[in-house]
Amino acid sequence: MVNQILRAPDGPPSDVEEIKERSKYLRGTLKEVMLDRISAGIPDDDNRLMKHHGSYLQDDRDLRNERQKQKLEPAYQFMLRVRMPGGVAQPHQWLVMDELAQKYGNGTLKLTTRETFQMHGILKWNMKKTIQEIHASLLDTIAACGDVNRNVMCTSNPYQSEIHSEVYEWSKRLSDYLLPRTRAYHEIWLDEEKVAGTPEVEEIEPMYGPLYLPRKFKIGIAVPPSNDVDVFSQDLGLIAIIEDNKLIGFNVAIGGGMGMSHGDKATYPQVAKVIGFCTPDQVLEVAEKIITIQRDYGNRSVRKYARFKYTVDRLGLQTVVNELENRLGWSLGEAKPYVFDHNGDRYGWVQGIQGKWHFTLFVEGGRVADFEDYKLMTGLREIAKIHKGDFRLTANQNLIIGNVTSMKKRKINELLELYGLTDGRHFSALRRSSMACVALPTCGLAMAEAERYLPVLIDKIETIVDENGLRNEEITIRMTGCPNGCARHALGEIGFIGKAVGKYNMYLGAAFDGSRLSKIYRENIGEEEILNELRVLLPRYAKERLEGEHFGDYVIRAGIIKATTDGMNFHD
Ligand code: SRM
Ligand code: SF4
Repeated sequence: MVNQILRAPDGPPSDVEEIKERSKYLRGTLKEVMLDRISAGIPDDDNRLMKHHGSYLQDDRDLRNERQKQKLEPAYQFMLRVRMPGGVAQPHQWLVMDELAQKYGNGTLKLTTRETFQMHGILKWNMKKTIQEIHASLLDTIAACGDVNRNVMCTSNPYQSEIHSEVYEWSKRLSDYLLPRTRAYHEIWLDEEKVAGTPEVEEIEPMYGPLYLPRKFKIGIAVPPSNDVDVFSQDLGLIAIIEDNKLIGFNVAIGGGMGMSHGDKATYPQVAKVIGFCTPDQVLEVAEKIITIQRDYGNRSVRKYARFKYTVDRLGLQTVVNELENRLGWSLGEAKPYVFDHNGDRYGWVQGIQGKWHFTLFVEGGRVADFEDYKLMTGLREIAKIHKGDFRLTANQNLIIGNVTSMKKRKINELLELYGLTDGRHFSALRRSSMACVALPTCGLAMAEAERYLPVLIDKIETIVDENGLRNEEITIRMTGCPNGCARHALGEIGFIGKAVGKYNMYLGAAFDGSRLSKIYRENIGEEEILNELRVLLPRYAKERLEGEHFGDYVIRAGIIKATTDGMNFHD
C-alpha cells in the first residue's frame, strides 16, 4: 500500500509509484537482470529504477527500422549520466571519462545542459565496469536521473571573485545533502555487501521516504550578473546575493520548469518565482523542506502533472510559502535586489582572481568527439594530460579549461592552436549562443532532430545574419527534439521544439537574461518556412532595434510577440 499521506491528490498512484514501492529502495531485480545475457535490454520495471542510478536503457533509433525488418531486438544500449555538482571535473577525471567513452561508449562525450557528462552506447555487459571506473575516479552517477534531486548546477565562471568558489562549495553540499541514502547503488554496481542483520526494509530515507519524489527535482545557483544556469528554469533556483564582496545568502525562487506536452494546455514551461531570502547556513534546510513539500503534495497519479511547478500552481504560491515557513519554524527574509545581464557564456581567455587563466571553449551542441576535420576529443585529451587546473562544464554545453597558471597557459595555448580548438570567434555570435538537446538517434522521446540539425540550420541562418550586419549580435537560439525542453528552448530568444521529422514549432521573445519565457510564433514549420520568417524578422531587427536592444525584447516592442511574464501564456 502506498502511504496515505503521500497519496496522489487526484487519483490512484501511477505505475512508477508502485514500482518504486516494490523496489526495496531502488534495488528491484537490477542486480540479477544486469547479469542476464539473453537480451541486451532490461525489463521496463527495472529500467524505471535504473534512472535513479543515473542511466537509461535506449536503442539506436537510426537502426530501429532495419533491425525490426530483420526481426532483431532493438539495438539496446545504455546512456549514463554523471553526478558532478557545479560541473567541475579534475583533469584525471576528464581522462577517465574520455577513456570510458572510447572503451565502452560510442567514442563521444556529451556535455549536458546541466553541467555534466553523458555517455551513450554502453552495452549492458559493460555497465558495471563503467560505473566502477567512474567511481574509482571519485565521481558517481547516483541520482543523476530519477525521482530525486538531480545534479546541482552553479555558475561555472571561476574567475570573477572568491564568491564563485564559495557558491560552488554550496552546490556540492546541496548535492551531497540531498542524495538518497539507500545503499542500492553500492550493492548493485560496486559489490558492496549488505550489512548483516539489516534488512533493506529498515533502510532509512529520512527525507525521501520509500517512494522518493513524485518526479525529478532540479536545483541551480546563479551568481549575478550571470544567469548561465537559467536559474528561473529550476524547481528551486538560488540567486547568490553578494554584499561588500561577501556571500550573504541566496534569494530563493521556486516552481520553474521547461517541459510540456504538445496539445495539453495543462502542461507548460514556467519561470520560477522569487519567494524570499535565506542565509548560506539556512540553505540546506530550505532546500530539504521544499523537497519534502513536493514529496508530500506532488501529484503521484499522473506523472506529466507531477513536477513541482504544478504543485506550486495547484496549491498556490502563498500556501507553499506558508507551508515552507511552518516546516522551517522561521520565515524567509525579504528578497534582495539583484541584476542579471545574460544567460549565455563568454568565450576565450580571461584572467581571474589569483592571476589564474581560464579559457572557455565553444563546444557546439556539447558534443565532444573527433570530427573529420576537427579533433576536439583528442585535443582535449592532450590538454587534460598536462593540465593542472580543472575543467568546468557550463550549463550552455560549453567547457572552461579553468585555473591555468601563467606558466601553463603557453603550453595549453599551443595545444589549442595545434588542434584548432576554438572559442568560436570565427562563428557568428548567434551560433555561439546556440544550444541543442541530444534528440536523435539516442533519445527515445525525440520527435525531430536537434543536436545533429541545429548546426546545419545555423549555417543557413548565418547567411541572413551576415547580410544584415548581425554577425556579432548575441541572439540566443535553442532547439529541442520534443517539448520536454532539455535545451531550455523556452528561454531562448529564438526557440524551436520538434513536432515531427523536419517540423518545428517556433517561439520568440524570451529575455536575454533568462527571466522571461518565449511565446509561440509559428507552428509546425519546416526549414524553408523558418528561413523565410527569419528573412523578414532579422532585417527588421537590424533596422529598427534601439541601441543595445536584444532580439527577444525587440520582437515584443515591435508587437511581433505579445509580452508575457507568466509561463501559463506560453501556448498563446
Ligand atoms: Fe532532459 C528526458 C536529455 C536536461 C527536461 N532528457 C530526457 C531523456 C532522459 C529522455 C528520456 O526520458 O527517455 C533525454 C536523454 C537523451 C539522450 O539520448 O541522452 C534527456 N536532458 C537531456 C540532456 C542530456 C540534454 C542535453 O542535450 O544536454 C540534459 C541532461 C541534463 C543533466 O545532465 O542532468 C537534459 N531535461 C533537461 C533540462 C534542462 C535543465 O534541467 O536545465 C530539462 C528542462 C528543465 C526541466 O526539467 O523542466 C529537461 N528531460 C526533460 C523532460 C521533461 C520533464 C518535465 O517534467 O517537464 C524529460 C521527459 C521526462 O522526464 O519524462 C526529459
Ligand atoms: Fe529528448 Fe526531448 Fe529531451 Fe530532446 S528535449 S533530449 S528530444 S526528451
